[in-house]
Amino acid sequence: MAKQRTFIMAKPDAVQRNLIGEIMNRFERKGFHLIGAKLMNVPRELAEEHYAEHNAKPFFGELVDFITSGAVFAMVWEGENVIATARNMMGKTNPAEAAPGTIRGDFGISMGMNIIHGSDAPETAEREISLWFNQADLHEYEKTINKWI
Ligand code: FUP
Repeated sequence: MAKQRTFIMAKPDAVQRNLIGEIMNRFERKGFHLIGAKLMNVPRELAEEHYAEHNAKPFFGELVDFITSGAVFAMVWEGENVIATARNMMGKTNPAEAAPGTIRGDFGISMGMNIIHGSDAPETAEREISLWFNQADLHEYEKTINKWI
């Protein structure tokens, strides 16, 4: 399995409940590398573009309202099979169904406030990373390590 990159976002509920460190700690301990991160308010257009696949769903308005309601912490993580592994670590979309030990299972409150977003496939990851980050803000981790060690 080749090294992958995925887009992960701590949603406003995670930021407001001081769970950024908890989330990052889980990915770091699992062996993934953080290659980009920013705390930011989300413009409405960006939230709508990010969730474009849901734009005809009844919950779309509430979803965009929630994502734009406070700062999010946007991240790009890199590692072996990181896309599917991160999804497993997050747990099911509905926190009530997410297994204990998963991020949503441990911290999520409701379908709307479910703490975290993670890309669900390689094509989605590529689309979301380029939507949220400039290439210049993503770090070449291994090159940096090789340079210093
Ligand atoms: P996920 O990939 O697990 O984030 O889930 P989806 O892409 O299916 O949904 C994106 C977000 O829409 C979820 F995080 C929460 C919200 N949502 C609802 O509020 N109601 C629904 O019925 C489905 C999703």
